[in-house]
Amino acid sequence: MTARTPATQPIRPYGDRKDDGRIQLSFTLPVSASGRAKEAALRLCEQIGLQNVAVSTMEPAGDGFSFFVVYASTAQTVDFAAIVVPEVTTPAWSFKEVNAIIRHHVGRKIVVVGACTGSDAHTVGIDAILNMKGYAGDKGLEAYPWVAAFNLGAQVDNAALLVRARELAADAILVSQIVTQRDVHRENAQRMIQLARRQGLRDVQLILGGPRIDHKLARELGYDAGFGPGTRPSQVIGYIVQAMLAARGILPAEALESALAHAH
Ligand code: B12
Repeated sequence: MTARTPATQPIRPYGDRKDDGRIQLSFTLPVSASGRAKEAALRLCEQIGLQNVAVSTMEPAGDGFSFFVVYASTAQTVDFAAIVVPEVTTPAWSFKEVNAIIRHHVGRKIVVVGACTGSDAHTVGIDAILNMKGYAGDKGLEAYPWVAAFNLGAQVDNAALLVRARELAADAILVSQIVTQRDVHRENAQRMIQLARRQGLRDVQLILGGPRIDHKLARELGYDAGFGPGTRPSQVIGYIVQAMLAARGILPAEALESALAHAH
C-alpha cells in the first residue's frame, strides 16, 4: 500500500497571466528623488530576491525622502493548503432578524460599550460600528432597538472604559485601535486585557477592531474576536449575539427559527 501524501496547493501572485508571480510594492527611501535613488530602489528589490524589477513611480516625499512604486516578479510560492488561521464567523442575519433573536432569546437589550483607547484619536472606525448612521449602508448599533450602544469616543483610558462597562453591565466591550506606529496598538490592546484580567472581569466579550487588526492577532492578544478593515456593524452584533447564544447552548439556525416563529 502506498502512503498518501497530503494534497498541496502552491500558489503564486497573478499579474498579467496565471503564475507569472508579478507583484506591486511601495516604499520610501531616506534620500531625495534622483537617478541614483531610483537605482537604489531597484537594487533593494533585487536584493530582496525579486526579478524583472520595474520602478514605475518615483516621487519626492518631503525634504530628503522619495516614494517608490515598483512592479516585480517573485519565483516563490506558498502552500495554500497548509494554511490554517482562526477566522471570525458571523451569521448572515438581517437587522430585523437580529432584533427578533435578541428579543426572543435574551429578553432584554444587549449592552455594548466601545471606545478608541489610549492615545489614539481616530474615532471614525468606532463611530462606523456604533453610531446610528453606521457604515456602507449598514445601520450602526445605536439604530438597533434591542441594543443599548454607548460610544465613549476617543483617547479613552483603558481603566475608564472598564469602569463604564461595569457601571452599564456591558455584554460586550469594543476596543478600537487605529494608530499602529511602533506597535502601539498591540501594547495598548494587551494592557487592556491584562487590566481586565486583574480586575476579574468575566462574562463580557472583549472585541478588538481596526485597520491592522484581524481575528488571529486579536486572539493572540487575549480578545474574543478581532475585526479589520471594511467591518460592518451587522457583522459585529451578529458575532456578539451568536456568542451569547452559544454560551446558552443555542445554535444560530435554531435561534433564528424559534425567534421568527414567535415574531408572527
Ligand atoms: C481621518 C484621519 C485622522 C483624523 C482623525 C479624526 C477622527 N475624528 O477620527 C486626524 C486628523 C485627527 C488624524 C490624526 C492623526 N493621524 Co490619522 N488618519 C486619518 C485617516 C485619513 C482616515 C482614518 C479613517 O477615518 N478611516 C475610516 C474608518 C471607517 O476606517 P477604520 O478606522 O479602519 O475603521 C473600520 C475598521 O477598521 C473597523 N474598526 C475600527 N475600529 C473598530 C473597533 C471595533 C471594536 C470593531 C469591531 C471594528 C473596528 O470598522 C471600521 C468600519 O469598517 C487615516 C488614513 C486612512 N486613509 O486610513 C490616517 C491615519 C490613520 N493617521 C495616521 C497618523 C500617523 C495620524 C497622526 C499621528 C498624525 C500626526 N502626526 O499628528 C495623528 C494621530 C492623532 C492621534 N492621537 O491618534 C496614520 C497612522 C499610521 C500608522 N501606521 O499608525 C494614517 C494611516 C495615515 C498614514 N498613512 O500615515 N488622523
